[in-house]
Amino acid sequence: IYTSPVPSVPLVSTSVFTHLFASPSGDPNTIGGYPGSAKAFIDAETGTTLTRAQTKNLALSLGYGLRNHPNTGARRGDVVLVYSPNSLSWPILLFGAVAAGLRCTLANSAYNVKELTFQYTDSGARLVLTSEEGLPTVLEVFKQLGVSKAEAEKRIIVLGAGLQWAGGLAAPDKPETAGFLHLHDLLTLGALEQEEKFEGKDADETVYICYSSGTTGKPKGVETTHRNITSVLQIVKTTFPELNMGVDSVLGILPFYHIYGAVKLVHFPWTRGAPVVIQARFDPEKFCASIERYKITMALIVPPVLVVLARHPAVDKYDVSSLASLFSGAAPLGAALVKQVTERLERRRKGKGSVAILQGYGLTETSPTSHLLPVGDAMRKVGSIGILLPNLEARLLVDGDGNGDIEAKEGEAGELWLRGPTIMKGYLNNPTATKESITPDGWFKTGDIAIRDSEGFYYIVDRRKELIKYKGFQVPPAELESLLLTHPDIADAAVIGVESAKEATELPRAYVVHANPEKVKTEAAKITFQQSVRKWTQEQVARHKYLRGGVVVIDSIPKSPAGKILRRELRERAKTELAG
Ligand code: 4UV
Repeated sequence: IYTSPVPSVPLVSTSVFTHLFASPSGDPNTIGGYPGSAKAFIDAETGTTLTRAQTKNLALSLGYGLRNHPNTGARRGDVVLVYSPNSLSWPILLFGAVAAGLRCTLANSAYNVKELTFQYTDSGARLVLTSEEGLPTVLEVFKQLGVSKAEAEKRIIVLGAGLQWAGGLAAPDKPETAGFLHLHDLLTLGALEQEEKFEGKDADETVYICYSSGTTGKPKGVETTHRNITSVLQIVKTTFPELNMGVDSVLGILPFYHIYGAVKLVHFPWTRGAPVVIQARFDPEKFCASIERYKITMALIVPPVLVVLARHPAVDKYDVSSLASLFSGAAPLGAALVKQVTERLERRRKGKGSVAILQGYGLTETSPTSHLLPVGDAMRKVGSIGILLPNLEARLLVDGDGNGDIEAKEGEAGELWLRGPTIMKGYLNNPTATKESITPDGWFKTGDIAIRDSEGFYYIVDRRKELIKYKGFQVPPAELESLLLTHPDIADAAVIGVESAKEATELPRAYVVHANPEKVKTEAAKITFQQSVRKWTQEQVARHKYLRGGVVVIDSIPKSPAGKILRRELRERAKTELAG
């Protein structure tokens, strides 16, 4: 059993809200040790700013509104679903819901009606907080579930885009959102005197429910507790003083509905007093423009962003010299790419030294961070996810036996297992899946294959689980496979990920068996069919699940005697096909 080279840090048992907003000095203008007037969140487009005190007060107001508005009347433990791209509303709605003692489930803002319906019903959500652009999809979800218009109006809260109400103004009445509650309506009723408390063992109650497919199957609700979040915040804050965010400003482009964005952008910078500049999605031009405008010193990214930074002309067009560190995670990062971007940005730094390109690793199930690369090791250990964080234990189990009782030797690859206070409570309403992923003595099986070097640095070298990652987003093959099986001309299907070095990501690729092989005898017929399957899929899934890696007609799907898809065989086959 491996432990961290860093000594364990003391942990607290409180709600996430109490942890973030505590004022040890007793001065109401000081929040978490930082002045309440300090900037906390900034909208990149408009420059609208929330101070720390405003964020806290608005959250307590929203908490009051959620509990006391006659339409909502939420109670401790109720689930609210958030369906919105990044915006200034996010910190208020997350902290407000937490102050009211609610649980939040975060949905991908690109989800279509079917995908959103699944998460809404599976999570048992009572209320939906949606962006204006998401409203038609939410209404369609309710319609298909047979919820009346009058009832839907009670369950929906529309988030305005520009946060006009931060300045005391009501959101403008738009015909398309008229009749629905707006965030503003819930902010003007009063304010909670204090937040809902989660002390002691109550800290093990769930606060966030993000979705992950885990090692196999369809997406499952991950029950992240107050203790999980307060632990990860305290561990990272205490262990990495060199991530000196007190003087940093952070660019927030990662989606807040993914655990990586939610924790590392909405929660973590707060604990360091660092302002976060919020941008709805990654765009090379806007990314560089924001670095110049807000003198950004740190940005959290996924590997495909580095591909853009290595080549895009916007990097030369704007003054990006303030950028001191880039933090990559959620998918494998190649050393060559790191070197390329480091060199390019070093030239743009005008003698201010090089940019540290760091890596972190984690999973939705580990709240999420378990490994980080210290700044001082950025160049020495390129490609490493870093060291194990304190308060966590790790094991590496040799792949293959399924019992997981053969430990890997030093330098040998094995499946990474983790144990500690940041491991999720379990999968929501799914004790079977929870049991399969967490052993009785608390070890969580990541499904990733890792190597640990003699100095305690870890490298992710492969993935044992079937999960595909497109630009950091989860693409569960089981979901695409069961969709493909509903196609009238498809008899069997398997989906795997193939590497795109050009885009630094995996791409989902489908192998399909035609129900009537006679119809795809010729090359031309095959191509037409493959294209039609690709198009058909696009009409039914969110963008990140498109079959960008192609569709291939095959005689039969390779399977084990037990009927399990032999994905490794398909991956080998794809390598040959794509090399040819
Ligand atoms: O559940 P999930 O979608 O969660 C994430 C979380 C990512 C991070 C990354 C860095 C952080 O500092 C942090 O706090 C959170 O992506 O997907 C989990 C799977 O993504 C792959 C791996 O297969 C996980 O099981 N993955 C995540 N980070 C890395 C990675 C990485 N650095 N290198 C390779 N694979």
